[in-house]
Amino acid sequence: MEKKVVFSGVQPSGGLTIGNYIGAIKNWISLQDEYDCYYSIVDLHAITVPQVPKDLRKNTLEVLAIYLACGLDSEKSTIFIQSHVPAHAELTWVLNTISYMGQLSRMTQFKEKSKKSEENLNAGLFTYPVLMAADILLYQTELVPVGEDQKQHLELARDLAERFNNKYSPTFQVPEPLIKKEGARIMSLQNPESKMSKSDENENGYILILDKPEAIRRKIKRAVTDSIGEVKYNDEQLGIKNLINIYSVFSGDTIEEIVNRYEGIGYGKFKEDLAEVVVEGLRPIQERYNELINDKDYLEKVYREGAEKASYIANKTLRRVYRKVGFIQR
Ligand code: ATP
Ligand code: LTN
Repeated sequence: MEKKVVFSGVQPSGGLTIGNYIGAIKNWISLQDEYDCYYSIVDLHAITVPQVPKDLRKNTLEVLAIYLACGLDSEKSTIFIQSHVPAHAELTWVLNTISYMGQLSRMTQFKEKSKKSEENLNAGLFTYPVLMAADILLYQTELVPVGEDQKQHLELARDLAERFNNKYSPTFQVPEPLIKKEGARIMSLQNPESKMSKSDENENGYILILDKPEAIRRKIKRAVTDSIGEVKYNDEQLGIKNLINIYSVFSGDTIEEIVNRYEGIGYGKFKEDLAEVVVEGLRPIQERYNELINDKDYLEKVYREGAEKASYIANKTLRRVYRKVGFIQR
């Protein structure tokens, strides 16, 4: 039996946060045995906000090394850089022509990001979700493991797949999101009402996968809590709730176990312990990362082989699409 296909990606738009890890990458690891997985570093998406070219190059390799350090295995999964597979940009063009301006202008991420660049708003930010749909649809993907914030984009990918299939003939698998309940949305440590984001201008809001232990301890110590003073899991105490979620993911303990353990004990001790849990959880990833990032030949081998495998499948889908829309075969 053929394995079902999984696709996901992260933008190399800066250092990855524990939000990216918990909401996305961590869940990718366990899928590798059962599914035919494609994990991409989506650099075409990253340039929808201004990037410094040399930083983008550096970040792209960093994300690759982080993928591998977290446990993605290039023997099991196809790991590649999006811009190395031209079919992504090519299918995006075709999908643009069946995308509705109205639907794209209702995308939450577009509305939020366009607020940040009111003048010279670029068209790439607007068609960002169409490129994401192309990523997914090229591989006949069935499952897309992402954080909660990407749900609306997944809906669009499904709509476009169905629209194309109805307009021409069955061509694309209609994908489903795979969103893990716990940790689907890790919040900012400084503002527990907004998601933890690597593009936050306040660095105390996020913890990076590569943050040094001192930085992790400092950021958790400064994390915003409340004046209630009890480690409880509810929506009145969003800061603590978020910290409990992080604790649970890194320790493997249930929410209940954690709440019981800290009954009658203040936030100070809880935060101290949490910092150690996160430091220890990230330590093996950081150690492995430090080995990998210096092995440029190995990284190059991984992304070259990945692009070759990905291109083969992507081009098969693209050729069918081109034929169906009426382009003459080369
Ligand atoms: P930015 O914040 O710079 O816009 P981002 O981190 O939201 O970027 P990506 O790098 O593309 O965007 O996100 C990659 C994956 O990480 C996606 O699946 C996304 O849902 C997930 N993710 C991002 N932030 C969080 C978070 N705070 N909690 C859970 N999952 C998250
Ligand atoms: N837009 C996503 C990143 C992304 C993605 C994808 C995720 C680009 N292409 C395809 C899953 C499948 C984000 O998290 N910001």
